[in-house]
Amino acid sequence: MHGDSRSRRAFVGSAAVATLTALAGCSGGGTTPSQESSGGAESADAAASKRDFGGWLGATTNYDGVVEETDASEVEVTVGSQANGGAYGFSPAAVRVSSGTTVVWTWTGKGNAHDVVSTDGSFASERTGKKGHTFSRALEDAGTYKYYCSPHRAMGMKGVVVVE
Ligand SMILES: [Cu+2]
Repeated sequence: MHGDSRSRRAFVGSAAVATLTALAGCSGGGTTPSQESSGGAESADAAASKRDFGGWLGATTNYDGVVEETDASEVEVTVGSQANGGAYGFSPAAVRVSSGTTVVWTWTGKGNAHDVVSTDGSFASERTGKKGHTFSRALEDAGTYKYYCSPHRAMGMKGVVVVE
């Protein structure tokens, strides 16, 4: 008799848990799609702008999202900006441009000698510490160009140009 009573309570208890679980699942199913549909595009954009390109910019201290320059025909990237523990940054660290845009890397003259070397061999500049030195490249092919400075790569002196 007592055994039956305990069994019944146990059954009621698990039924209540099952009901709560069903309710939680139901409300979760009801709110999740609406949240995705109302803010989905914005969330995706924010995530895309903050991505670190497979970890490429994960240790680059001045990286704060991709700078949009798709309306520009020419874009300047500073070589030797303050970042990564000294004048060891490219600024902006990541920029998005349109196909055919000329990217002009311009040296500050700080942080010793720098260069600009793409990981896929698309471009490679001279290595110099001369203030005002420039290296230009018109990027025609769409894609994600990762590049670095040879002497300071390990410090996080890296950049990305996204060509669309
Ligand atoms: Cu450098």
